[in-house]
Amino acid sequence: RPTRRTICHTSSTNDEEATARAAAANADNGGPTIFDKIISKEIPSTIVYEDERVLAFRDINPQAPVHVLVIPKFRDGLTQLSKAETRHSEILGHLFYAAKIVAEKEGILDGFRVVINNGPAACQSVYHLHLHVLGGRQMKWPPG
Ligand code: TR5
Repeated sequence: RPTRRTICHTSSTNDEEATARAAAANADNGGPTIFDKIISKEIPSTIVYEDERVLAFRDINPQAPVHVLVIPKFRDGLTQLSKAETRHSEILGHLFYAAKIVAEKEGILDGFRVVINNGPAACQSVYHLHLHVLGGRQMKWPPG
Protein backbone atom coordinates (compact mmCIF):
# COMPACT_ATOMS: atom_id res chain seq x y z
CA ARG A 1 0.00 0.00 0.00
CA PRO A 2 1.24 3.52 -0.69
CA THR A 3 2.36 5.52 2.32
CA ARG A 4 -0.42 7.80 3.46
CA ARG A 5 0.18 11.13 5.02
CA THR A 6 -1.67 11.08 8.29
CA ILE A 7 -3.85 14.01 9.21
CA CYS A 8 -4.04 14.00 12.99
CA HIS A 9 -4.21 16.50 15.78
CA THR A 10 -0.56 15.75 16.41
CA SER A 11 0.53 16.78 12.91
CA SER A 12 -1.76 19.53 11.72
CA THR A 13 1.08 21.66 10.36
CA ASN A 14 1.81 22.01 6.65
CA ASP A 15 5.52 22.01 7.22
CA GLU A 16 6.84 18.65 5.93
CA GLU A 17 9.76 18.46 8.33
CA ALA A 18 7.71 19.29 11.40
CA THR A 19 5.11 16.75 10.31
CA ALA A 20 7.80 14.07 9.92
CA ARG A 21 9.21 14.94 13.36
CA ALA A 22 5.76 14.70 14.94
CA ALA A 23 5.16 11.33 13.28
CA ALA A 24 8.54 10.03 14.44
CA ALA A 25 7.89 11.25 17.98
CA ASN A 26 4.67 9.27 17.97
CA ALA A 27 6.04 6.08 16.46
CA ASP A 28 5.62 2.77 18.27
CA ASN A 29 9.18 2.37 19.53
CA GLY A 30 8.25 0.28 22.56
CA GLY A 31 9.63 2.94 24.88
CA PRO A 32 7.97 4.46 27.93
CA THR A 33 5.05 6.82 27.41
CA ILE A 34 3.36 9.56 29.39
CA PHE A 35 0.90 6.93 30.67
CA ASP A 36 3.69 5.30 32.73
CA LYS A 37 3.93 8.51 34.75
CA ILE A 38 0.15 8.63 35.10
CA ILE A 39 0.13 5.02 36.37
CA SER A 40 2.91 5.75 38.87
CA LYS A 41 1.03 8.97 39.82
CA GLU A 42 4.15 11.00 39.12
CA ILE A 43 1.82 13.00 36.88
CA PRO A 44 -1.59 13.67 38.41
CA SER A 45 -4.77 12.59 36.65
CA THR A 46 -8.43 12.51 37.53
CA ILE A 47 -9.02 8.85 38.26
CA VAL A 48 -12.50 7.51 37.61
CA TYR A 49 -11.83 3.82 38.31
CA GLU A 50 -8.86 1.77 39.37
CA ASP A 51 -8.16 -1.83 40.28
CA GLU A 52 -5.03 -3.96 40.35
CA ARG A 53 -4.97 -4.39 36.57
CA VAL A 54 -6.40 -1.22 35.00
CA LEU A 55 -6.56 2.53 35.50
CA ALA A 56 -9.30 4.80 34.12
CA PHE A 57 -8.74 8.56 34.09
CA ARG A 58 -10.17 11.62 32.37
CA ASP A 59 -8.69 12.58 28.99
CA ILE A 60 -6.84 15.90 29.19
CA ASN A 61 -8.37 16.98 25.86
CA PRO A 62 -11.97 15.72 26.09
CA GLN A 63 -13.91 15.14 22.88
CA ALA A 64 -17.23 14.68 24.69
CA PRO A 65 -18.67 15.64 28.10
CA VAL A 66 -17.48 12.23 29.30
CA HIS A 67 -14.09 11.18 27.89
CA VAL A 68 -12.21 8.65 29.96
CA LEU A 69 -9.18 6.53 29.02
CA VAL A 70 -8.94 2.96 30.28
CA ILE A 71 -5.43 1.51 30.24
CA PRO A 72 -3.68 -1.64 31.45
CA LYS A 73 -1.29 -0.89 34.33
CA PHE A 74 1.14 -3.46 32.94
CA ARG A 75 1.57 -2.80 29.21
CA ASP A 76 3.20 -6.17 28.49
CA GLY A 77 3.93 -5.31 24.84
CA LEU A 78 0.45 -3.95 24.17
CA THR A 79 1.58 -0.68 22.66
CA GLN A 80 -1.33 -0.98 20.24
CA LEU A 81 -4.13 -3.47 19.62
CA SER A 82 -2.38 -4.85 16.53
CA LYS A 83 0.32 -6.21 18.87
CA ALA A 84 -2.21 -8.36 20.76
CA GLU A 85 -1.32 -12.00 21.34
CA THR A 86 -3.16 -14.88 22.97
CA ARG A 87 -1.69 -14.05 26.39
CA HIS A 88 -3.41 -10.66 26.27
CA SER A 89 -6.95 -12.08 25.99
CA GLU A 90 -7.68 -11.73 29.69
CA ILE A 91 -6.51 -8.12 30.05
CA LEU A 92 -8.33 -7.17 26.83
CA GLY A 93 -11.55 -8.57 28.29
CA HIS A 94 -10.95 -6.81 31.58
CA LEU A 95 -10.34 -3.47 29.84
CA PHE A 96 -13.75 -3.73 28.17
CA TYR A 97 -15.40 -4.71 31.44
CA ALA A 98 -13.72 -1.69 33.09
CA ALA A 99 -15.09 0.50 30.27
CA LYS A 100 -18.58 -0.64 31.26
CA ILE A 101 -17.90 0.16 34.91
CA VAL A 102 -16.72 3.65 33.86
CA ALA A 103 -19.89 4.19 31.79
CA GLU A 104 -21.97 3.08 34.77
CA LYS A 105 -20.13 5.41 37.18
CA GLU A 106 -20.48 8.31 34.73
CA GLY A 107 -24.21 7.70 34.22
CA ILE A 108 -24.01 7.07 30.47
CA LEU A 109 -24.94 3.38 30.32
CA ASP A 110 -27.80 4.18 27.94
CA GLY A 111 -25.38 5.35 25.22
CA PHE A 112 -21.63 5.54 25.01
CA ARG A 113 -18.84 4.77 22.59
CA VAL A 114 -15.63 2.80 23.11
CA VAL A 115 -12.81 3.63 20.68
CA ILE A 116 -9.34 2.25 20.11
CA ASN A 117 -7.14 4.21 17.71
CA ASN A 118 -4.60 1.77 16.29
CA GLY A 119 -1.51 3.16 14.59
CA PRO A 120 -0.73 6.34 12.65
CA ALA A 121 -3.57 5.95 10.13
CA ALA A 122 -6.01 5.99 13.06
CA CYS A 123 -4.23 8.92 14.77
CA GLN A 124 -2.90 6.92 17.71
CA SER A 125 -0.66 9.30 19.64
CA VAL A 126 0.25 7.35 22.80
CA TYR A 127 1.70 3.85 22.36
CA HIS A 128 0.26 2.25 25.45
CA LEU A 129 -3.01 0.52 24.58
CA HIS A 130 -6.02 2.53 25.73
CA LEU A 131 -9.77 2.47 25.33
CA HIS A 132 -11.50 5.83 24.92
CA VAL A 133 -14.90 5.85 26.66
CA LEU A 134 -16.94 8.70 25.21
CA GLY A 135 -20.45 9.87 26.01
CA GLY A 136 -22.69 12.47 27.54
CA ARG A 137 -23.77 13.75 24.13
CA GLN A 138 -25.32 12.34 20.96
CA MET A 139 -22.49 10.55 19.17
CA LYS A 140 -22.37 10.76 15.37
CA TRP A 141 -21.77 8.04 12.84
CA PRO A 142 -19.63 7.54 10.82
CA PRO A 143 -16.74 8.81 12.94
CA GLY A 144 -14.11 10.97 11.27
O1 TR5 B 1 -4.66 9.61 20.17
P1 TR5 B 1 -4.78 8.39 21.03
O2 TR5 B 1 -5.88 7.45 20.65
O3 TR5 B 1 -3.42 7.70 21.17
O4 TR5 B 1 -5.20 8.89 22.48
C1 TR5 B 1 -4.29 9.46 23.38
C2 TR5 B 1 -5.11 10.31 24.28
O5 TR5 B 1 -4.32 10.64 25.42
C3 TR5 B 1 -5.57 11.64 23.67
O6 TR5 B 1 -6.98 11.70 23.64
C4 TR5 B 1 -4.94 12.68 24.59
O7 TR5 B 1 -5.78 13.79 24.78
C5 TR5 B 1 -4.74 11.89 25.86
N1 TR5 B 1 -3.73 12.42 26.74
C6 TR5 B 1 -2.49 12.84 26.38
C7 TR5 B 1 -1.86 13.28 27.57
C8 TR5 B 1 -2.76 13.10 28.58
C9 TR5 B 1 -3.92 12.57 28.08
N2 TR5 B 1 -4.96 12.33 28.92
C10 TR5 B 1 -4.77 12.66 30.24
N3 TR5 B 1 -3.63 13.18 30.76
C11 TR5 B 1 -2.59 13.43 29.93
N4 TR5 B 1 -1.34 13.97 30.24
C12 TR5 B 1 -1.03 14.34 31.62
N5 TR5 B 1 -0.42 14.14 29.28
C13 TR5 B 1 -0.61 13.85 27.97
N6 TR5 B 1 0.38 14.07 27.04
